[in-house]
Amino acid sequence: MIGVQFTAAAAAVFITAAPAAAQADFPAQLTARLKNAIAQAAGSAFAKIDANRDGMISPAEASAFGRQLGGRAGVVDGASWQMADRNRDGVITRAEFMSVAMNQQAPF
Ligand SMILES: [Ca+2]
Ligand SMILES: [Ca+2]
Repeated sequence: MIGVQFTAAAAAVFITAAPAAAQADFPAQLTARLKNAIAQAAGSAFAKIDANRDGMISPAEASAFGRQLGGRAGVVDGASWQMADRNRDGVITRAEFMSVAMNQQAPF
């Protein structure tokens, strides 16, 4: 329900802001806006997790971030890590991280 409410609110804001001529293109533009929002959120999340700012998330950094989230496995559970570390080199680059984030799209 939260997802539906968020989607409806985002749509309302977008429709209000969009010029009439742009509304025919509404689904594509909303998708682009949501992708942009997701990319920004993912980018700031990456910056938080990448504690030493070398552009890669190490397992230690992921574990430390997981502990900050209250000790749950979160980003460091094995399946998530393996999905994100696409080239299996033991670190998650920004590109790998963003790729995962952008593939977790809202179901519409
Ligand atoms: Ca790092
Ligand atoms: Ca990697």
